[in-house]
Amino acid sequence: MKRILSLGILVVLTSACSTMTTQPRDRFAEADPDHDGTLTQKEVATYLASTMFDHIDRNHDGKVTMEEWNPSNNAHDKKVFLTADTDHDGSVDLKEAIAYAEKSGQVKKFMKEADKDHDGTVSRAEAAAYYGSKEGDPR
Ligand SMILES: [Ca+2]
Ligand SMILES: [Ca+2]
Ligand SMILES: [Ca+2]
Repeated sequence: MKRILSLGILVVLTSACSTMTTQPRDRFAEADPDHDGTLTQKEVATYLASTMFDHIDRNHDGKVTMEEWNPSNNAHDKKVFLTADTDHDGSVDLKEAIAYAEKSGQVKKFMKEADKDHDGTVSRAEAAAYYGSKEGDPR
């Protein structure tokens, strides 16, 4: 899950940099469904979880099973899966994934480090600056 979240963070961050290029897909806007120009922790978590689902939920039934989540049967991933499956029905749905992502250290860390003016949300400029500080010029 940690690996997946990292991937998600990267997607969010790439979205920030796409605003500075001519890429037609505006991922920041995709992560910001209410279009207020800022990302809340919930919006970041929702976007990460949705992105994760696109990658992992191979049969697109809206649920991720242990096999889809953890094909290599890794002990750490198994623990994460069991933690995320809060209703213990053997699969993680999008709601559970969002709740898990919202509590995850990755999302909290992103919010803490990217939210420079500490208003509790990450603006487009803050996301772009964060991406720049981590990865340098994307080109
Ligand atoms: Ca928003
Ligand atoms: Ca479940
Ligand atoms: Ca902010």
